[in-house]
Amino acid sequence: RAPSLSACSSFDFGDMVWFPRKISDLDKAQNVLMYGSDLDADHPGFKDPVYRKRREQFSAIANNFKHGNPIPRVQYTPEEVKTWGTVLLELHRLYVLHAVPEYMENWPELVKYCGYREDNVPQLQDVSVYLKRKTGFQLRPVAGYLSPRDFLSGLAFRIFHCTQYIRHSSDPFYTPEPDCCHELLGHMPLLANSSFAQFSQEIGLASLGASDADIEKLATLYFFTVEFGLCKQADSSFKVYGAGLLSSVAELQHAITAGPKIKKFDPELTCKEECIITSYQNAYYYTDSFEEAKEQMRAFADSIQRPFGVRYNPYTMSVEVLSNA
Ligand code: HBI
Ligand code: FE
Repeated sequence: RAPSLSACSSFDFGDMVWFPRKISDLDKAQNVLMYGSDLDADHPGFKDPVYRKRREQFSAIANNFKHGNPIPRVQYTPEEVKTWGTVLLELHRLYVLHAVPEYMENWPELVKYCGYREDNVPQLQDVSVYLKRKTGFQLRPVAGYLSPRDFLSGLAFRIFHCTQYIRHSSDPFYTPEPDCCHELLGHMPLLANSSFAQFSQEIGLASLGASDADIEKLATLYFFTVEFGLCKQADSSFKVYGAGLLSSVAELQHAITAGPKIKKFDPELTCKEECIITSYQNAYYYTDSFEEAKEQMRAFADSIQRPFGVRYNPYTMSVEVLSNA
């Protein structure tokens, strides 16, 4: 049942763990680990019935979504728009000073084509159409934090899973989970960069059918590059490309002044670091360039042992599985 382009070996493809083979298979890879519409007691919106009701609407959009559908547009409330505007204004001030040039490059197009403005929360559908034309990436709405395996497998098909709800208004500068401020401000500008898009897809392809231990390593490397990575500039200062930093006023300022906590990225060592979700990281990792991060990550991904290879076919948007023997 698995198409193999070379002669089949002793490896039995039937032993392979399930993974999406075609882009519509992503409809079956949607394990949301937290929170969806089920908030924890320490979530800022836990005691707010209006917020919880609202989260159910966003969960319904994500749970009903099938590949190929347009992403439903959301009419954000004045309170939600205000939160977005507050975050955008404060972060944009920091981007000008601390974001890598590759990030800043696409900002004018996001303003022009996707409505990145203080008084408007961009619609995922508009961003998805823009990215598709620019780098082939598309968005898929998701109800919360997706399992690392499902999240990474989306990247293999140039699909980025994107939350559509916004953090609670009580603290615009804190969220214990990804929200649309994190996705739209942190991730989207770099997904419009073609070499970053390719880098993201390669991590995704490396994850398909990988062991749990290898998924954990890939997710950790993703975390310390795509989410928290820094780049050393010609003048020895650090600039930021990690989306987790680019969507957090406090941690962005913390990271660039973190001194000895900033270490050289080395996949073999970095993959053992602990990922901290609700507080600052113990360490941040830098490379001398964005390209260098990509090459090191690529070499590490190539070193992962799988008894089969995968090849993406962009014409059919499907993955071909190849015997490695
Ligand atoms: N889920 N919704 C969502 N957004 C992310 O940015 C995200 C995720 N799940 C996993 C993840 N990011 C990564 O940090 C890695 O674990 C792959
Ligand atoms: Fe993220």
